[in-house]
Amino acid sequence: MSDSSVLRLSRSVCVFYVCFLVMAAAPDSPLYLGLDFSTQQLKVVAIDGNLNVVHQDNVQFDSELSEFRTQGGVHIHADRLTVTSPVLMWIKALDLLLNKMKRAGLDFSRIRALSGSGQQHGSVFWRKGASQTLNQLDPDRSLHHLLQDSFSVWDSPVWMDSSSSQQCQDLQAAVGGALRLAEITGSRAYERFTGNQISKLRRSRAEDFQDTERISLVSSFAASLFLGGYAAIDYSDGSGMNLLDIRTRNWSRICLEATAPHLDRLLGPPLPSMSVLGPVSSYFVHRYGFSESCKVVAFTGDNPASLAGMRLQQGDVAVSLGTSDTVFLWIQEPRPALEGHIFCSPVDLQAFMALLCFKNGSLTRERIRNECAAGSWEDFSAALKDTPLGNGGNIGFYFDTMEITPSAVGVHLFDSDDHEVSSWSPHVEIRALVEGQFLSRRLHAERLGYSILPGTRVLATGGASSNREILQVLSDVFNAPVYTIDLSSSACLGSAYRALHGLVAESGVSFFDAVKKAPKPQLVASPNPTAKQVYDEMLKRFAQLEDRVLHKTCS
Ligand code: XUL
Repeated sequence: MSDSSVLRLSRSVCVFYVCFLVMAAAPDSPLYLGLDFSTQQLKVVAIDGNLNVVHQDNVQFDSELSEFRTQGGVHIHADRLTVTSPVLMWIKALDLLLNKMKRAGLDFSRIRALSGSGQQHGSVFWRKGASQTLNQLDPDRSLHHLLQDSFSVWDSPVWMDSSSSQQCQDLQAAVGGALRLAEITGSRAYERFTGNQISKLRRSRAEDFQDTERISLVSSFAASLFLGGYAAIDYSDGSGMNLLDIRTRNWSRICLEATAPHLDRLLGPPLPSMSVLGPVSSYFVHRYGFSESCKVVAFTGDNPASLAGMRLQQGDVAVSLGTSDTVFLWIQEPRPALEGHIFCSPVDLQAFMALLCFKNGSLTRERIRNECAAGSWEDFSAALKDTPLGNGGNIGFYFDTMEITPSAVGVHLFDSDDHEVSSWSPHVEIRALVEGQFLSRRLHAERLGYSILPGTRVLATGGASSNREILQVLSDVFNAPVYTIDLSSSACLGSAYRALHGLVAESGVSFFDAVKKAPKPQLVASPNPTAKQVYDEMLKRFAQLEDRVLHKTCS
């Protein structure tokens, strides 16, 4: 080869190499970070401007921070009702996660905005003077060293806590009953809701309470770390406290007064979920190389963040089919009830979301599969295919364990004349279980203000969402097309989407316009033409029979 061809070749290799570097590193292309402080782990995902996931990582609390001796990320106390997590464990997890990301070569300077989510309802009590510490974090030291004296309560109450029954009763009595409380705050009093936890702590640990200068939710606590100052509680996660008036989107005076004196000072004013709270603190700029202009967008609860991750829109309903089944709804006109929760929407200032939890989900489906289909999902599916819509009028309620929605227990089977029966053929039983579960999801969703309109989509997620025949029944009962969506890290992904949206929200760009490049859900089932007639009628009978079951269970 001549010298000139060697020169030409090496020049082209050079040009190719430079192009490759530019393409691979894309040094200026922006990234958006989403974090999720959930019960058992801290997760992170980074997306690029095209909404592709470019990085993900996590820290498992039990195994990677074993010095805190948690099980499933929590400590269950001797009374079995009190459940807490060490606040320093969450902080140490963040130190660990950021170091892992640094080692993996993530270029923090590309991150334009970050947001996050936290398990809902949990509370963090900052000690007097903590704000000053947060404000001047020394980048040469880890966060958990710097903040070790910053909390008046080390063991934060979390959503699994159910030790505040007395405070729930007191709050409901103070505002004029459970329904009145639900009308104001979107939920009747629940033990895990933050206001009742604050009320309990004020009485049981008066000195620690006196020593507190700020109370955060897990979400706003995590945002405070990034901000180097106290972050506001956002409207959506704030709705899980039994303290926020979900219509005025401000703290409810009557609820505050019934909970603790001067509580508004300890909570700070709530803010819209899409608010930019400020730039990241200089600690992150110097220690990890974040850009000084990287913005912190308000953090929110894990369920609201999941709604964002699913990009649930007006008219949609998301049904997650897991150990317990959950239903999320986009609600325009809320009708708070004694069951379920209404939260302000995390992505739209005019809207609301409803959350319903059903305890008897997958485990009951597996029990009936084992008993009626010899453990085979194929045979279970075949039974659904072989039986008619409406199951010849047979209706079943399967509450193997005490159900949350509605609060009833036991198995109750009714024939087409509403007579109670003791058993059915295996095929009838399989359809009765699946129809009964979905009729219940629809009935309770409608009671919270949901209605099936043209264009309604059902987004199905979770383990059972891979079974087409189950999804066909879901589609028929809701008389709407069913789409599936992978939700393995929906809260984290939703947080990254929210970070991106936060940057443009003030200029009027809607969440859905900001995330329109995200992957589309897949259509998997469309309703049978006869479904509407069959299930609209069946739902009325189902509601009456459920009342009968409730009376039977309660008496
Ligand atoms: C919702 C709730 C849980 C937690 C779990 O009300 O208590 O889903 O948010 O992280």
